[in-house]
Amino acid sequence: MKVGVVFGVLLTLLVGTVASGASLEGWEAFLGLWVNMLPDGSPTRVIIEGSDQSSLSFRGYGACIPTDCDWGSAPLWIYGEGSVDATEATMGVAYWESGFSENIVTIRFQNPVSKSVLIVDHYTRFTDASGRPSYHTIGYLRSTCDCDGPDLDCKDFLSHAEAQACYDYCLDMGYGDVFGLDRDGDGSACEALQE
Ligand SMILES: [Ca+2]
Repeated sequence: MKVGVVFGVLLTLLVGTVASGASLEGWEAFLGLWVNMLPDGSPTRVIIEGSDQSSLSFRGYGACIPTDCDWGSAPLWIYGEGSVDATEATMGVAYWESGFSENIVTIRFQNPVSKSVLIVDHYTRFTDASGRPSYHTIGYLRSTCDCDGPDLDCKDFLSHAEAQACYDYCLDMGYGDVFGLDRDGDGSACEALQE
């Protein structure tokens, strides 16, 4: 019995090591808040978190009224390009199921050098009895919101939605209204950008 337990632990350790894989460089560039550059684009925003490559999470939001739909958090797997010899993280894939659909998301940088725009492909397949056809969306998201980074003003954002996303994100991260985007303290950031 004891031997069996020890063997089981060793097997778990071995499989765990193999499953985590070698680390690819540059995965940190995916981290943070990404906001769609189009007001009616999907997803409206994405939050990618994690302290190492094997424990990253993808959280997307869809356009819903009155507030965005939270798709929940899903594991994000990072890939290199071309072969097992790849050293740089260039892509990520997330998969989750909702009560009525299966979802696959792939992320990659529009420009692998500047890494300033994240392309998010989202594939939805309905698993309920609605008969709705499967569909795909593509979103172009940018990251302007580093709560710990250089100061930002309302003019640095493309829209009220982007400023609000940054304000909410830094609040959630425990930084508060670090950029002073809500001077009047009513919870709405950069009202002047509102359409
Ligand atoms: Ca305000």
